[in-house]
Amino acid sequence: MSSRALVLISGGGTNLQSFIDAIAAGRLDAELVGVLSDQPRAFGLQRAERADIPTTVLGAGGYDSRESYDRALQEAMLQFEPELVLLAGFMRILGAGLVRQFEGRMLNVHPSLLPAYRGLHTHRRVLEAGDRRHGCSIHFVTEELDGGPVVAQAEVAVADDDTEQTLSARVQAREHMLFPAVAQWFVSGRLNCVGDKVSLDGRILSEPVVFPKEEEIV
Ligand code: NHR
Ligand code: GAR
Repeated sequence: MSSRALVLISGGGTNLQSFIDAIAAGRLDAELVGVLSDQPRAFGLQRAERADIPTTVLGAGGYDSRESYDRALQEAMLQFEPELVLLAGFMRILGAGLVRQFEGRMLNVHPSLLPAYRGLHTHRRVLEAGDRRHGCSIHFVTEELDGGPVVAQAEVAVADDDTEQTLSARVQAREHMLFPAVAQWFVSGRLNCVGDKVSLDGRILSEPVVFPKEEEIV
């Protein structure tokens, strides 16, 4: 029995595509039961439709408060009865009640080596700081923005002539390998999260699993 996974997006959906491709290739034993976007024009919605995945759009426009949007979003998510929720470029901050509902079964991909560079515009900030390494992190979602326990990271080397565009493209290529791999750890029962404790293969992770610069992710 494959696990029911729900993907939340706001944009292009290249991470969503990496799940679709990993499932087709037999690398991810999950069923994508739905794709939910807060942006009606997100290109990821077309990727979902092409793959015959049901979509829901829930724009924040009609709601008079963050709380009422959050309640509606939580309701919409529950309709899919997901066992796992994947935030794949979802750009809205989720409230405490929603996060608690999916505690221990919601993962996010963040474009930095956390705890460095929480929040937005990570590639620009890495370049401005002159860092030589950068990458992406997969973490369990908690109420604290980009502050939940980190499961795994993949590094990239920053080149002298990198721009935000070239750097983000290389980080995204790593995301597309790492996120389906971590999702597979979860659905196969290898990865667990209780409170702020993450375990992999029965051992508590004291540090994230790190895939060094350009090393292959298996
Ligand atoms: N929600 C919670 N509670 N915890 C996390 O760790 C979350 C989250 C929601 C999204 C993704 C995150 C990222 O990977 C994520 C993690 C959006 C913002 C943001 O500032 C920050 C981080 C992330 C996603 N959003 C603005 C907001 O007010 C709006 C941005 C915009 O739409 O332009 O929602 O980095
Ligand atoms: C990804 O690179 C992800 O790391 C980033 O947005 C991109 C979404 O791309 N997430 C954030 O910046 C969250 N604040 P995609 O829609 O093509 O998967």
